[in-house]
Amino acid sequence: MSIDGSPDDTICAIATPVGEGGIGIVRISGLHAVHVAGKVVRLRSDQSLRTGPSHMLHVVDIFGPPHTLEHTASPRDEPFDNSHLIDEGLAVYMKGPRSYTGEDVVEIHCHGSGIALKRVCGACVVAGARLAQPGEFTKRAFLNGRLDLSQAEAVLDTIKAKSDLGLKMAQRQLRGALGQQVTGLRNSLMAVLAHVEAGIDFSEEDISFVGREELIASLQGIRVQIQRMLSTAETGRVLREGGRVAIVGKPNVGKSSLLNALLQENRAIVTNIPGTTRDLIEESVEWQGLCLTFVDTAGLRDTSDLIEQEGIRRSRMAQEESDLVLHVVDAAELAKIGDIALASPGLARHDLTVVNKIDLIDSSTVARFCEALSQHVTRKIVPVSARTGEGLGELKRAIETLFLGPSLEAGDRLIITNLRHRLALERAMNGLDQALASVGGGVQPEFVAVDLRGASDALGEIVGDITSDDILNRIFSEFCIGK
Ligand SMILES: Nc1nc2c(ncn2[C@@H]2O[C@H](COP(=O)(O)OP(=O)(O)OP(=O)(O)O)[C@@H](O)[C@H]2O)c(=O)[nH]1
Ligand SMILES: [Mg+2]
Repeated sequence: MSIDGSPDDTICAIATPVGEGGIGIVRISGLHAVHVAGKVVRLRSDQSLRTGPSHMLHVVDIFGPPHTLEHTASPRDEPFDNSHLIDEGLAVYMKGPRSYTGEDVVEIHCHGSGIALKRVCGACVVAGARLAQPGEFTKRAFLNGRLDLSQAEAVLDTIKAKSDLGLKMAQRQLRGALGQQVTGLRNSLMAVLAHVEAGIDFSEEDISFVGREELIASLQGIRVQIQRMLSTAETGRVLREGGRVAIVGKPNVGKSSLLNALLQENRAIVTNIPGTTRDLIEESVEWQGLCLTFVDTAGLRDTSDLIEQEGIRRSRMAQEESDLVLHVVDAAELAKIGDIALASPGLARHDLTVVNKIDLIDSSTVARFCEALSQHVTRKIVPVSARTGEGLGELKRAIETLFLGPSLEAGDRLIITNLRHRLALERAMNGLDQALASVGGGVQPEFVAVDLRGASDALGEIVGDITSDDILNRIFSEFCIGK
């Protein structure tokens, strides 16, 4: 068997994480998987893996070569001898194509000892398998049509999911939701392309009016759907990378108190001296699967204090680098309408005004102030008390809604979480826009066809219908060995 990574090789790898565990699994896939495993395991039932039922666990003894032989290059043909017992365990044969890779697969389960697992894997190599490259099992599953490329990527997202929500998104994609939608769009696009190529005549001299109008309508319909998918990409980015939330406002309005209240810990120093916070204070939390980093900042005011000046400079920088800015104002100060000047729109994508210290004034006054404030700012206003906790639940929900949209939990939304998919959708969109412009401008069908083909290819890249070795290698190299 070759060692150059040929797809015809039978491959093996430890599929469970390094370290001690209850059980560990060595996975073998390829034409000779049963042959290789047959040399390493002996079924207690005296059956053989090949003739026994597929997809069934068997109790086995696991044998290997003596240590010195472990890395010999020449494969052995007989089973390993009984004197070199490695462990006892279970083995399962999953006959292709009903297996993860679509090939014959055998899994050997032994105790989760690093040494035992290395010896079992080494025994498989001596028996004729090659060590798998990272992601090679999943790559084979893709190449054998068991998964489309977006599903293969969802396998990685599932393994790497850091939150319930991340896992949920990955599972939706793994079940093929994205692939189906993209393939549907691509099919519609190909149907239009077929018409164009068949020579719909929409030239200036001989306008086939219905043909052209219909063409535009179909393309617009596809465009709307791509646009809808792209509109979720920003949420997807936040799910992937997390969001940054800067807390800004005048000194002493309670920014650090708010940070502490949101984190439920005493992270930042709070005093009644204005100008307490000088540096940026960052802390991350996870809410409903959303990873948020809150940044408490120095209060904004004119000052001759050099340290405070630097703090204020950093505060402005933090504002610019954030996805959401919480503009905190002091409820008691709201009577002085001058505060509203501070509440001018920031550069962040999202803004919220937080009216803090509402415990200091009665609720009807709070309502009146908020009403007055709403005349001056368009963004949402949330009254809270960092001291008593009142309103913090509403603030939390407002933040979540800004990042995730209201219906994420409804479970029916498909979110574009992968940057590669987003870029491909953007390319498809550009192709469509160009095609639409050409159709509108009466350009010859040949040119329209080129743009449509470009758009269709971009969609094809998402599911892997159109792909290069480069893209595949980049995707699968991110996987761990054994997956
Ligand atoms: N009554 C009341 N007092 C609060 C509330 N939030 C903060 N304070 C008080 O307001 C004062 C200032 O709070 P900080 O959290 O340090 O304010 P800050 O905005 O971080 O101030 P600087 O760091 O100086 O810009 C402290 O004495 C807090 O105890 C609140 O909701 N209600
Ligand atoms: Mg502070």
